[in-house]
Amino acid sequence: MFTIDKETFKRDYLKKFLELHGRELEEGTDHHKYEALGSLVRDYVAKAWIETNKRYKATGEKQVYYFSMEFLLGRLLGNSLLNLGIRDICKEALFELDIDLDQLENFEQDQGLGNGGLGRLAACFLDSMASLNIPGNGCGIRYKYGFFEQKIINGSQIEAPDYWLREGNVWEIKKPDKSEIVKFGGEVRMEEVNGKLNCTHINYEPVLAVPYDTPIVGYENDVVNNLRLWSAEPVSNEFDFSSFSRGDFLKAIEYKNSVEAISHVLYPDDTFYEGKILRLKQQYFFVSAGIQSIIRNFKDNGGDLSNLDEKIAIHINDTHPTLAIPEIMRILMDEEGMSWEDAWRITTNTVSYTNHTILAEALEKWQADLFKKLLPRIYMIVEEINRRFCQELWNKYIGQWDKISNMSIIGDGFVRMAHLAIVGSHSVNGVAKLHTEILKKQEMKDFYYLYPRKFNNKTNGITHRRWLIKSNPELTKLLNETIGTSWIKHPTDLENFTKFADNTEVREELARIKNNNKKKLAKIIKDAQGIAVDPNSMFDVQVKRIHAYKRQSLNCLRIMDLYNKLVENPNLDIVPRTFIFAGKAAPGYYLAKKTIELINAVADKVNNDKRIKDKIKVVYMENYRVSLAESIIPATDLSEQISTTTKEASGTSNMKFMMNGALTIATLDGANVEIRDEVGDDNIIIFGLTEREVLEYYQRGGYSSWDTCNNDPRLRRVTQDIINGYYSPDKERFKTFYEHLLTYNDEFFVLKDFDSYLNAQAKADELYRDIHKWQRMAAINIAHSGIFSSDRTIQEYATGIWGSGYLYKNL
Ligand code: 26Q
Repeated sequence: MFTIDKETFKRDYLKKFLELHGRELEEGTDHHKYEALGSLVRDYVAKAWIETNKRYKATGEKQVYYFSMEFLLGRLLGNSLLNLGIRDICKEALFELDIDLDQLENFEQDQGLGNGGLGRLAACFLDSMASLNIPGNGCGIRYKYGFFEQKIINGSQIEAPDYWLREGNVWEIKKPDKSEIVKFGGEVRMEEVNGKLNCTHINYEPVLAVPYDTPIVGYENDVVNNLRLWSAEPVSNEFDFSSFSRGDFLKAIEYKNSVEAISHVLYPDDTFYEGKILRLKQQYFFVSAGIQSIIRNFKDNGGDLSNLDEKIAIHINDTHPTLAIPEIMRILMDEEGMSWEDAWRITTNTVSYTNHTILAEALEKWQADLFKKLLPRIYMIVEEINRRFCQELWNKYIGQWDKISNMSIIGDGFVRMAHLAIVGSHSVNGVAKLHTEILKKQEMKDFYYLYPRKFNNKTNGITHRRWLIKSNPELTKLLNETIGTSWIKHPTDLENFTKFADNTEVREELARIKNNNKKKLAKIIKDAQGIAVDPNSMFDVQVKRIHAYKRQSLNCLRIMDLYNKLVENPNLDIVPRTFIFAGKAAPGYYLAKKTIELINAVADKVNNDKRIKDKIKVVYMENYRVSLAESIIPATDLSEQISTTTKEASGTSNMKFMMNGALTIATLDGANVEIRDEVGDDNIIIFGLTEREVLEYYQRGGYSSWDTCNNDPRLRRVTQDIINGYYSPDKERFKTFYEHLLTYNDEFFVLKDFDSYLNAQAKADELYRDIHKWQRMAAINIAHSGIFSSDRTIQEYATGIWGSGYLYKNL
């Protein structure tokens, strides 16, 4: 294992600083200091990185490639130090150089190449694969601009570009010699040579895919895996590209711009699919580059392509990388001369697919004519996959034309990516029990009947190294002192903490730690927005993407109701609360942006109303991102997981909160169900419609939000307050928001769940008044959070889907 002593580290650091900046430490800025440290850590990692690669080559172990449009890594310095096992030594050594490591870590820009849950999950998985010694590689896009930076100006979201590379990126290494060429457009020429059909792609536009590699350090195990992100560049002038040779300058510039557009920016929509051709280009770009490099590398190492599926597993994170399926087919057939049947067997055995959503509006489908024009050869292959698939259906479902046309991969002029992903892979999984069940019995029912054995559940997880050890050092210390350190390698050992739930001293210590974390967050809030919040109030937190189904609106309405009650009776005996929101809205999502505005309008009014004596405060924190989450989550008392039942596939912040000792108020949606199963009904606050009720309303109707509202004076009042100028002089400002609830019958049952939610909140109040009761519940939540480590999830993927890793080999 990597070790270093303090003195050597200091020497290395000072040397590095001088080399990099050409000046002495005293003359450097904090950013200089951060850069020198990052760069030194990367040097330390480099050796193990190379060794890991050599070892994988020597053992010929099965390699996993996790393909994802998004990797939301956040900051790397602190976690790399932690995983290397040298964070404490570094901290001491730097302290002696008058440098505060924690502060230095704040100078690292988040690597924000993802929208939210799906992207962060990919990042947690990389951490777990490395820590479990699984040969796992990430493959994605090196966007020049990550997820936009959010500013809240006059209560509204304003988007600014996230130019995260401005000050360089010490973690990545560009590998131009490992570039690949990706081909767009053009035509396919078919020729028969010696009785075999040959395909040649001509007149295409070539794009150079250049890889940048980032080391992923495993936890104290000398493993360093690789994340490879591809950047699009024009191919050099030497390439036979006729417009260049004619000296057509403008064409050349146009070409350059269109190429660079491919890896220019991350699309900021997470649940709304938009059929933008550039997005399809992005997908094929990184998928083709990734698959080509995997196969090239495999052959270079003497691999035999006929058993590719025994040596390589390719996982696709949602349907975004589905083109991996026809791309592998293309290479195996057109370039390696394999038969369709062999290529198909190998491809489907290699690829596996995770679904992350059942929202119909998020299902990817591409207009077939655009698809064909952009990717002519790939389209031919998809057509042939579909022809054979429909043949299979015809034989099985004789005369059931509707069913067949519903299941078809190409239909109504569109290529349906989820259908392609299911047909072309050997495993389809959902991300929580309920979600997988809904896929099987509703959304993907026909496919489930056809291929029952492909479907399986893999409940999401989070890396406890970032989300507990790194972000909550005091809680980590308490755990180590009470139950020892075995939980770090075996997170389910956290269960041993159960017996301390009744220990008064431990409960008080838990309360003290929470209070400390809250003080730190209070300072961040004060510094950022000048609002003073009381660390002794309950921190009631909802942080996630803003979406109607996640129901920030429900949270907001009950705050409005509570505010009304306090105005009416300033002496009302309630637990003082600080309501914290954070999250970004997709730039084109009007209702979500209005929700942000409404919350801010409510915050403005509530925070400035002297009558209510600071009993409640509302804070909207700007620019939610991984590093901010690391400050918010350990400081949370109450975790809001209040989506409309059936809509949230899993959720992952719910797991992060419980691991940090927050109690959860939740609907039985997504992984909240598993959390409830783990901690028991007594240690979570559940409310709202059940799955069955929601599905019934959707199928049979029978819900009138208008009636629900009229029958509840509290609701009548708060909904009127949205449009009567109470929160904004402009009565039109929140009209759409109001209409969504009342004119369009409240698609997400906000008003329907209001009463039950308020009762649940009253229960939370009651529990919070008894600090021992509350901390006992917090302790039980922590004790049962181990199963939500992504180490468990990754072990399940490795043994159940990929057939890789140590555990698999020792089965
Ligand atoms: C698709 C096509 C065009 C443009 C954008 C997209 C797109 C991009 C991102 C569609 C979806 C996403 C992201 C989805 C996502 O984050 N889903 C979340 O995944 C988490 C991890 O499994 C779950 O915990 C959440 O419940 C789920 O909402």
